[in-house]
Order: sequence, then C-alpha cells, then structure tokens
Amino acid sequence: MAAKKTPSPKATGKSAGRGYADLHEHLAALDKAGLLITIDRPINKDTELHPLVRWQFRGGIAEPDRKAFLFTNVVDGKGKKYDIPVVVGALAATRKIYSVGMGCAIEDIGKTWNHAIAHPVLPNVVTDAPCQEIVVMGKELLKKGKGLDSLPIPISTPGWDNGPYTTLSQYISKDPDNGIQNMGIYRGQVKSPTRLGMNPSMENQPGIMAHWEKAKARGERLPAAVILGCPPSVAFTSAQKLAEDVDELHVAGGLAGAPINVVKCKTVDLLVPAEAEIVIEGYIVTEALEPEAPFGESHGHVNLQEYNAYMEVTAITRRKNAILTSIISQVTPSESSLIKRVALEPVFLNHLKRSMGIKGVIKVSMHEPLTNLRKVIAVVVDRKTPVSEVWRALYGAASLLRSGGKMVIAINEDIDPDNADALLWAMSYRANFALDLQILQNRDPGHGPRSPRNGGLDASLLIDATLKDDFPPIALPKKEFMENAKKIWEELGLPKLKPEAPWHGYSLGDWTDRNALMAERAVRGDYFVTGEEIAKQRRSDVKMNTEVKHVPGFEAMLGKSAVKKPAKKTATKTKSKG
Ligand SMILES: Cc1cc2nc3c(=O)[nH]c(=O)nc-3n(C[C@H](O)[C@H](O)[C@H](O)COP(=O)(O)O)c2cc1C
Ligand SMILES: [Mn+2]
Repeated sequence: MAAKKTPSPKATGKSAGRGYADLHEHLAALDKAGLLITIDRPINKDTELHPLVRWQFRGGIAEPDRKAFLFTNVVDGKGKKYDIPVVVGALAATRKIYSVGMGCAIEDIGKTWNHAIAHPVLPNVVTDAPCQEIVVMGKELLKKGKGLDSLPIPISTPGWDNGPYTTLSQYISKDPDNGIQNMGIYRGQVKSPTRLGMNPSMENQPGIMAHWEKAKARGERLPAAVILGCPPSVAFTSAQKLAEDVDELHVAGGLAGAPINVVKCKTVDLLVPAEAEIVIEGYIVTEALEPEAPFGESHGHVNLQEYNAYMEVTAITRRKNAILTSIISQVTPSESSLIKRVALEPVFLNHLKRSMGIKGVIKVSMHEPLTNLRKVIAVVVDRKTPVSEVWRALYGAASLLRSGGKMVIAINEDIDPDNADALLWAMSYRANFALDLQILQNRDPGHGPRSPRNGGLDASLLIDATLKDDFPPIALPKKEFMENAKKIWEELGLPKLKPEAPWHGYSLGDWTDRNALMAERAVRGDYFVTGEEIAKQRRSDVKMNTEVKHVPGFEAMLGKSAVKKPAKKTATKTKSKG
C-alpha cells in the first residue's frame, strides 16, 4: 500500500520490445512444465466448460495437481462455433501456475509483491499494438457475430446465472479529476452485442466506483476499457488492493521488472496493455442503472439481482490469435480465491510488520476453503511476542480491509494456519475464552448474503490462541523415531505419505531433565532402572492424580544421577555433561 506516486507515462515511440511474457508465452511455459491441459473436442461454453474445470476444485484433487485448461473448440447451445479459444485456470489454478506467471519461485511470491508495490515502473506508450490487430467499431458491432457475441464468454454457474459473464474482465478507467488510471477486475454481464453490465461491490471499495461517482457529478459518462486476457503480471495486479491514487499498470511494471507497453484506445482516451488479448472499449452510463445478476459469487452463494451500472460498447479490438481468459470463481477454493490470496497475504504481513512495526509477526494466512479469505484470518506470531503485541497484531489484521477479519486468530508457529483442524486445536487448548477473546462491534458484513439483523452490522471475533504457559510435549514419537519409521515405511513400499503437521512430538516447555532421562532410558530398554527409582518415591500422604512436580521434595528422594539430563544422541552416555 506504500506505493510512491508516479508521474504520467511518456511516449517513447513505436517499439514494442518488452521485458515480460505475454499470455501466449505464459501458456507455452505452462505447457512445458506439464501444467496445461489442451482440450480439442467440442465444449459447450455455457453448459460444459466451467463445470468441467470445477471438478478439479470439488473432486478431491490436491492443489499442486490442478491444471490450466485450454479449450480450442468452443461452441454454444445454438451450435455456434467460436474462432477464439478459452483458457481457464491459467493464472492461478495453483501457486505453481501463479509463480510461473510471476517468474519467481513460490516462496518468493510475497517478497516480489511487496517490492513491486514499493517500486512501480512507468509504462511505455507504443502506437502499434498487437491488441489492435483487429478493430471492430461503430455500426459494425451490431452485425451478427461482430459485437460481444463474437466472444466465447462462458456461463460460470449454469443453472443459476442469467447469462454469460466476463470474469477476468479488467476494467480500466481514469479519475476525472486527476487523470490517474485504475484497473480492477469486476465481472461483466453480457446483455446485448454492445451492452455489458457490471457490479462494483461496495465492500471491495472498488477504484472504479469513485470514478463513476465523479463522472456522474459532472453529468458525464465514464469512459472505460475492459481487458479480457493479457500478460500475467498485468492480470495479477488487477486483483490486488492498492492505494486509490496508484495506477495498477505501474505496479504491474514493478512485478514484471520492466515497463508495461501500453497503447491508446481507438474510441476512448485510455491507455491499455498493448499485449492484451481482447479489449472492449466503451462508456459506462451514469444517468441510469439496470438490474444485473443472479450470478454465482466468490462468497459461495448466488448474488441476487441488484441495480448496477452498465457499459455501452464503442469498439472491440483484439489480437488475431486472441485467447479469451476466464477465471473460475464461486465456491472456494477457486482460481479467484487463489489469485487474491497470494496477492493479499503479503500485503497483510507487510502492514503488520512494517507499517505497524509488530516484530513478532511471522505469517498471515487467509483461510480459503468455503470461507473465502476475508472471514477467517490467522496471524502467526513468535512465541516470545508480548501479549500487548499479539493484540496489536489481532487489531491490525482485523482492520486493514473494510470487511476483512470476521474471525482473527493469533497462533504460534507450530500450528499450521492452513489446517482448520489445527486452528481449532490451538483454540481448544491454548485460549481461555474468559481471557483471550474480544468482540469488535460495527463491522461491515462484507461480501455475502446480508442479514438485516443488528442494523445490517456484523462483528469481529478476535482470539489469542497462542501458548501462554509451558505445556507438556506433543504426544507423538520424537522426530528421529518418526523419520526412521518413514524410511522403513518407504522400504516396505507402503502407500505414499503426505506428512501433516504435527507429525512428530516436540517440547512446549514443560519437560524436566528427569522426564527426559526416563524417556531416554525407556528407549534404551533400561526402564526397570526407572521402576526401581519410582519405588523409592513411594508416599502415603498424597491423593490420587497429584502431579509429582507438585509434591515437595520428590526429586530429593532420588540420587543426583536420577535427575541429570540424558546424553545427547551424538555424545556417548558416559561423557554426557547434561
Ligand atoms: C475473478 C474476479 C472477479 C471479481 N469480480 C468483482 C466484481 O464483480 N466486483 C468487485 O467489486 N470486485 C470484484 N473482484 C475483486 C476486485 O478485483 C478487487 O477488489 C480489486 O482489488 C479491485 O481493484 P480496485 O481496488 O482497483 O477496484 C473480482 C476479483 C476476481 C479475481
Ligand atoms: Mn485500484
């Protein structure tokens, strides 16, 4: 969010050399990495295309095994054949696919984002652009198959949606006051060959909303350009939440590490990515609204019909070899949740660590399956973090987004934040809800079906589920025993293991040298030695279930050798100093 304000781009001539991959090169890279499935049989864009890809999110396929799908033979219910292929999942079906688009390792995605936001790069204005190889405008758009009906825009949720909707539709508009462009992904309902509905959701505080309101106040229409498919760095930035006066195309340059080539639109005064696949130009009407939706939404429910804005199309420009990109959204996990998640988590971490200066924060994880990122946010903090800083992290994570953080949970690093079972485990044993829970009032309920209860306002639940006391160890065999057993497991050719944390025991602080010695002896087979010592500790003055550590003098009943630390694995027994 700390992007510097950058001046307007300068025209640098006709050259369209570039330092980043376009969509075609990106797809070739995915194909080479075995991450792209190309389907040449006919697929009905309205009834088959999204349901087919949906199965990889609802069919028990692990994230790393999901793929991008390229459909080369797209048809519709009326038997129409489209000459433009459709690709789904090519941007963010998995972190691996996303990292190919970022040109960095999966572990470096967060770092790359925060660097790009802090170091935007001005675009390069060109006059000759691939995205304008084919131009259809004016009355030509009304000819059969020449307007929006030329584009194979799929139906995302057949059976509920009231038409095809663009999904990776990156709306570019310009602030009527200061001229700064904004680019954000908002869906587009295909309403006629020249009319595209839109839904800028209030709770997302979309950048285009302010432009639309300013244009309306001036009594003007809002010029807009909608990009359907483009270089990955540009697409990724369209899903990122940036400060209002930051042009996403500059941050896309930061991501790519090179200026993004842009070209002036044919019928509106806007700059669009030169290597875009398809560009829809037009004006968003400000004097009237129209019903838009039902449409299956990323909160997992169908968004019912609302009055919203619409655009009158003035031109459709495209590459000769254009590929239409569609994003699979609705019930999470999805491509839509992943593209947002990997962009937002680093922003959260940066906010807590750098802007708020909370040193103990290690990681922020937005829970994805079914809840869709904004509802459940886990903040991983170092165990040494003071309680006041844990709470600052909870407040900070709950307030970064207008409607983000309905449940915010602080945990320590041994809890896997991506595992809801582990989150419940931490809340169950490490939080006392009489002490470690707060409710914040007056929160925006955000994305999803809204209830009129409580005046439409929701609340946030903040839970400190970090360890406050030393606990006994996790009751699994110590790491070395599990690792050794894994080798035997594999030698035996048993089914492939997918270790789930916790998969070995570890100390949580409450473990004495005496306990360590007894366990060490046990695995050596010397447990009768312990048995003899235990006999010496016999008492008749304590009740059942009295913890030995609470009985005064229990150690003094044994000799010194019975409480010293056992030998380290590498040291010999006799030489151990404990
Ligand atoms: C596939 C997809 C579809 C989206 N559709 C919408 C939408 O219809 N309306 C909306 O307000 N936000 C939508 N979003 C979220 C916005 O893209 C996101 O909030 C982004 O930050 C908006 O950019 P802006 O802040 O410049 O407006 C969508 C995101 C994705 C990934
Ligand atoms: Mn923006």
